[in-house]
Amino acid sequence: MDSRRPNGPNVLITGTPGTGKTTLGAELAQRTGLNYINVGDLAKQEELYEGWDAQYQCPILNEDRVIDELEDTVGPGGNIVDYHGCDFFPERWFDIVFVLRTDNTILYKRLEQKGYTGKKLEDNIQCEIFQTILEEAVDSYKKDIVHELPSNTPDDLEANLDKITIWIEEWRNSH
Ligand code: DAT
Repeated sequence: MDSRRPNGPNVLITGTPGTGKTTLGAELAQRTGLNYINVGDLAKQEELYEGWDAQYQCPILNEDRVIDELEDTVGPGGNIVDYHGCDFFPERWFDIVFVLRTDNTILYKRLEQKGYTGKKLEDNIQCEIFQTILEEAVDSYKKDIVHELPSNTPDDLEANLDKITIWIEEWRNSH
């Protein structure tokens, strides 16, 4: 057992909204027994905000409070963390980082279905086109722990579940 991570590895799943982080993360937690943390939902529940973004008409995340709130849970390992950003988490938290990627036309439909319109919809599509979250991940973590995963189809979802489940099993066997 890894004394630093008695509960297992910490996995970060990131990507533009709509790429499938929640779908993948929640199912992965079911399959592996790891603890699933949706940072957006946690922020809403605990009101971890600092003001209001007038442009996007949404509350602004208080990143320091998110870190304080999660430190005791994430420290000992065994978590799958889901968020559409990744540069404010402590680098030491994660053993592996997956960045989900979705083709524009597919992402556009998914975000429309979620009720996104106008500037919010366009900005999220731009975010995916410019690989913003992938670059953020590569800039924030060691390159060899960052992996890009296609997330367009149910087959992609299955392949990603298999791949990450195997990685977690191998981690458990070698620590
Ligand atoms: P996120 O948590 O990244 O915002 P989500 O998990 O809520 O995304 O997924 C957005 C929508 O896309 C939802 O209706 C489920 C669907 N979806 C997710 N992954 C998919 C995949 N690999 N193939 C087809 N649909 C997928």
